[in-house]
Amino acid sequence: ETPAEKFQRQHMDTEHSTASSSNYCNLMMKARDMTSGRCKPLNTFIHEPKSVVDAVCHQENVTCKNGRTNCYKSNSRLSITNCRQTGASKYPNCQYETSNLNKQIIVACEGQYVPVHFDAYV
Ligand code: UMF
Repeated sequence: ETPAEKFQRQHMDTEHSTASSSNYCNLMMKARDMTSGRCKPLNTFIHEPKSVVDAVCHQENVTCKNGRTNCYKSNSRLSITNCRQTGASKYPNCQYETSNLNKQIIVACEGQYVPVHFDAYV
């Protein structure tokens, strides 16, 4: 799996325009293999066409949380779902709170300007 493929697996859900139920994150975090070995504590899914998300790599250049300079902020708000592990969640029974949001996203891009990391939403 390349970094770009990993981004697609962890962060892209073009099939749905929004999370359809409060169970969305419980199902999707498992289906996208982020609950094996440990429960990934925080993960955001993006409900937009790949072309729209790839294009963010050509939008506003911003500094990433880790200090690198290869992050880019989307010009417009995108439909996203944030998944946050609940306090009661215990591996292997990973439990998440599902939040639908419309926010500008910040992603890191590499190589031929493809997203490889989800940094934040604002
Ligand atoms: N992360 C999100 O998915 N959304 C946020 O708003 C903030 C963080 O930074 C570590 C991981 O936290 C990221 O991993 C991202 F998945 C998640 O594999 P990544 O995208 O670099």
